[in-house]
Amino acid sequence: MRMILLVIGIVVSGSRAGFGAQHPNIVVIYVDDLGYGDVGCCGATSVRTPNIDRIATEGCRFTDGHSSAATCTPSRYALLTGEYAWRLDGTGIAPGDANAIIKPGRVTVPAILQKVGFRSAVIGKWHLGLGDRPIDWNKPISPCPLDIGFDESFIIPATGDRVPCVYVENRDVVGLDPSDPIAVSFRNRIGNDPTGLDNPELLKVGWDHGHNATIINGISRIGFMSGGTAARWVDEDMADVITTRAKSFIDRHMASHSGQPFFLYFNPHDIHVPRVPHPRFAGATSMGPRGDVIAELDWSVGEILETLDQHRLTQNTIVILTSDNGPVLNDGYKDEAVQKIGDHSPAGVLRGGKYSAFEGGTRVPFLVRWPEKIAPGTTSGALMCQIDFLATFADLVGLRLPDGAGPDSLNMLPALLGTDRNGRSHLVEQAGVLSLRMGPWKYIESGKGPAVNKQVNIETGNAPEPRLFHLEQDLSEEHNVADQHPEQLRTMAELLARVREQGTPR
Ligand code: NG6
Ligand code: CA
Repeated sequence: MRMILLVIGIVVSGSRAGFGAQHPNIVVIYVDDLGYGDVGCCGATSVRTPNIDRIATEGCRFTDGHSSAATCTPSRYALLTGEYAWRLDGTGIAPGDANAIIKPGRVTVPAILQKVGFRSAVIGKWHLGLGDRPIDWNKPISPCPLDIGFDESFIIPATGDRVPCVYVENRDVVGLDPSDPIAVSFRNRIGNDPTGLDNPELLKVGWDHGHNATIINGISRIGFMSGGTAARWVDEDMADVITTRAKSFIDRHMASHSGQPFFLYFNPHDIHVPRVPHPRFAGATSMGPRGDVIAELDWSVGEILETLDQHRLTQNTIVILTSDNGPVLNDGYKDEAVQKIGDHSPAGVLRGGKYSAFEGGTRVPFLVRWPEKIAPGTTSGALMCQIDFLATFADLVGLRLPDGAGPDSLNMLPALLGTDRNGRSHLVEQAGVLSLRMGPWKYIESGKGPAVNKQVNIETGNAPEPRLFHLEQDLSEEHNVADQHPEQLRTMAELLARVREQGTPR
């Protein structure tokens, strides 16, 4: 009830607001596991990313832009709700049969944009749960993204490496044959499909850790699945399928709703595991599949940009490209990511990567293009985070968020437009432990658990004592200066405790 009141309580204010006003379209391209150093405009040379780089050339590249967390589900939760995920239990990496984490009635990015006349679509990876009881994949699924502000939804329910390996369009599995119903289990083996554990000889990509359950399309997954044979996706075609859907959303919008703005939340599967590019990208780089799916991702981005060009939407569309967490090489499949990396640095000069409290965990490519308002070819060192999209877009369209909505989301419109060069005064980064950014300082709270995640070979950032780094002098977080700056350490510990207990001061 409280949430419903919150939605109704959204106040439209200011002259820019209102149904049909000339708001810009918004396209958020939310890449999976793309590291700070994985794209050309951030320093990569082993893979060419001309389309991604075009966003930077025609807009602004933020050098200190962040996801909220070092894994997917909490980052995606924060992006849509404007709330740090660590405030809510059940927001860790979601299993493939998780129930909807964001409940209907919640104030979300698409919900506020819908209020002022946007049409919105989510296409690609979801990973925020579905339904409110054990999911029956053979019946309409509710709640789903349509219940939290999206007008259209075409999703990979969880991840490419988790069952069920089917697309869900709005409430239904795409292409399901009712006589071959789907069952899913993350506990017990079900059905007669072979598994990666028992039948490794059937695999086209071997598993390294986890990922040894049901084999779908020659790749074993996390979890067991039976049935739905006709509906199962083909990994090699995934980029084509979802990119085509995203383009068709724009095409159909322009054919039938051109007077309205749109919000496209486009979530490529690339470059998450399993990394299985379409044959036309296989061998595109010297880095094996991980490099090749970056090339494939760049193609997808190019298709979206070209569609905007074709409809003459480029000038008045905000395009944001960013990633849900930092990079990982071996994330559970034997896909030669480690062996073929060469001199490529997936996290650039940053320490750590996916799962890590070091900057490599959350500092990701963060590119924003809006030719009408943002000077081309610029860079900004402002401290930015995806959690601020809610409050920022609300201001953009002239909405005042109701009290309690997006509790950690701050209006960063001036920073986005380049008039403010500082961005956030502080930011909490989530890995196994929390870190706090403030000015040039980075504080990492103490944490139990191993210093290195051995499976993926990434430093977690866990240490028995809290640590302090001066990023302006030491971007790679090599020198812990906690002993030299005890007062700074205390200040930051106190601020982190305050944000934890009292919320983000607006
Ligand atoms: C981990 C998986 C990893 C990946 C990750 C989620 C194992 C051993 N590892 O549990 O492969 O799926 O979850 O990635 O199963 S994320 O980008 O969606 O957060
Ligand atoms: Ca991810």
